Amino acid sequence: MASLSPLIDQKRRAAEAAVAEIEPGMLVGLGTGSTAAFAIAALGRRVAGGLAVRAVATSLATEAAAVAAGIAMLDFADVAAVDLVIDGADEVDPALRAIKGAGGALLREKIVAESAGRMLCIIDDSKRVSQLGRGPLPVEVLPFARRFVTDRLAALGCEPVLRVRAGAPVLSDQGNLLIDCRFGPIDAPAALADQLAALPGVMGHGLFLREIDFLFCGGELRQERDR
Ligand code: ABF
Repeated sequence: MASLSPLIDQKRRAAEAAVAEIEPGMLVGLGTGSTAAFAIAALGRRVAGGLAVRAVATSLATEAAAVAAGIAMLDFADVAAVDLVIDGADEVDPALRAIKGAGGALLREKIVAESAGRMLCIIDDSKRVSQLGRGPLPVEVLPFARRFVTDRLAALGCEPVLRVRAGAPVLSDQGNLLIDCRFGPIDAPAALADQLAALPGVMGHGLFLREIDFLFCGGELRQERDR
């Protein structure tokens, strides 16, 4: 296992390489997590240097960090589309399919990713997997449906674990619950995504199967999706 500093350096360089793709006048989506934090800092430096861009955030935490970095922010509720989004991931397979959501922002991340002309995913090597399912698949659940959805997630073949912190359920920015579903290796991610989306009470899930267009790891563009 590489020591921590090379992976952190990979995150930083991936973020800076992605931010270098931003052009004047763009409307940019800003992701959530520690790798996205490097992108926010890098964009803040470019804005301080005169780059004229506006941005939308995928979480309240990202919104606060971007404002602090001096980036002009719009409310995504007033936005139909962004030029590009820069965001991290928890797992990325060779087909650029991803699991996201360890940061709890998966619902807004997916909405912004779907609105983006291009999604630039920024990772370190530890996120590369041969098959999705190494870690849990986060699912955002309406509190009203907690037990109903938990039972049905288990019936889909996972161990559903309510995300708690300091003894209390972790809530998304929307006030929903997060259930981390350990499926193990996921053989048919598209079919699973359809099953999750069909469950009433599931507000979002962390399978991002078609959103990523470009993958940056370290200071280089590692892979581009064949469209
Ligand atoms: C966010 O970035 C989340 O979807 C994902 O869980 C997280 C990865 O976090 P980090 O960049 O801190 O590894 O997009």
